[in-house]
Amino acid sequence: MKRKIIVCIIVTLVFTTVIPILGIAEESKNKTIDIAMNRDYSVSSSGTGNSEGVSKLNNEVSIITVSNNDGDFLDQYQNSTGLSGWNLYGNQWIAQSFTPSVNRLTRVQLCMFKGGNPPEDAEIVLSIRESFQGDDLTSITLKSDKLPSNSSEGVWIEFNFQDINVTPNYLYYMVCKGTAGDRNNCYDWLFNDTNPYKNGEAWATLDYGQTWIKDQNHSNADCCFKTYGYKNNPPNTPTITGVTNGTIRTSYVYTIQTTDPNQDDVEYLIDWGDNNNSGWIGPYKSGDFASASYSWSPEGTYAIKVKARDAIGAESDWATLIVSMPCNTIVNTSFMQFLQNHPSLFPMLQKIIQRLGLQE
Ligand SMILES: [Ca+2]
Ligand SMILES: [Ca+2]
Ligand SMILES: [Ca+2]
Repeated sequence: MKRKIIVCIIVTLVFTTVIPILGIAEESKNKTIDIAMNRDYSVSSSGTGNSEGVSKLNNEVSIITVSNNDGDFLDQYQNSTGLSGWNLYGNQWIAQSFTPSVNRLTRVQLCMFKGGNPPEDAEIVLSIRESFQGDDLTSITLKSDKLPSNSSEGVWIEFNFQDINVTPNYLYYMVCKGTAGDRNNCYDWLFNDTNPYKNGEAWATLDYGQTWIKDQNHSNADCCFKTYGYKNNPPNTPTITGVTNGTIRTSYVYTIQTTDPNQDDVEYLIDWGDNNNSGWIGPYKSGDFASASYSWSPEGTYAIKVKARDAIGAESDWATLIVSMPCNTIVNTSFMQFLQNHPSLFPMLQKIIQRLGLQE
């Protein structure tokens, strides 16, 4: 009798605790939350809403080793997954905002899983934007061979786009969409409900990006993501050397050089001080010498200014070199004085001297 009661208690416990927990986990993992179907939305939803069908279990996926292949490093991340993901197909796109601390963004990784059997040609498009409706700053499309292959298993997927400049401490959006599939057969982006990332949040659109909303039932969610980048520094202020006292209408060569802290190639812009400039010349390797020649007229003192920019577009400060280009000193000063004092003498010579700019 006693044994029967114990067995009864054990069986009851198993059915009331263990199995439902497994059931929820299993169900929510397979059941991708389709925010298009059953929810009401508001743009600024308050409260956490109903958590039915969503497991509260967090699955900390360890940060993968940084390969450092682009000289970059892990910047922003949210790597605690819930057991649910948002569908990526059709009119439903998902976005996660983030605040970089770097000024050069190289790639992102998203934790995704395969729900059901997405079509062979289903692709995922990831883009980075400054605002929801803004243009893509960069974008990359991954085909199914780069996407998760096993159903319901969270995998970190790398989106290595063309690097872009970003402003540190400004909000950006990674926008993710799927090109094919349906509610039960598409790729999903895992998220966590508990606001694990403080410098951004998850958003959704159901009309191809026209209006962006919060899933009211997961209003504090953050998608699982990692961003990589580095700090780009502008080239150092260049040096410019060459003749500083010369004569007009004579060409002089000036040598310019700088280095870039990131070893980027550099270009130079030379302002010759007479409203003419060289346009951007180069590129040159960091540390290599560049040269340019120029002649001035009329006589005067000119401030040559030169600045460098790296391959990423970051510009150095201006460097300045003052040059004096007096007249050709073939004319004896006392003779000039004599001419100035007797303007009616040698009228032809007076005219020539004025034309040449040799007289004050
Ligand atoms: Ca890249
Ligand atoms: Ca957040
Ligand atoms: Ca640089």
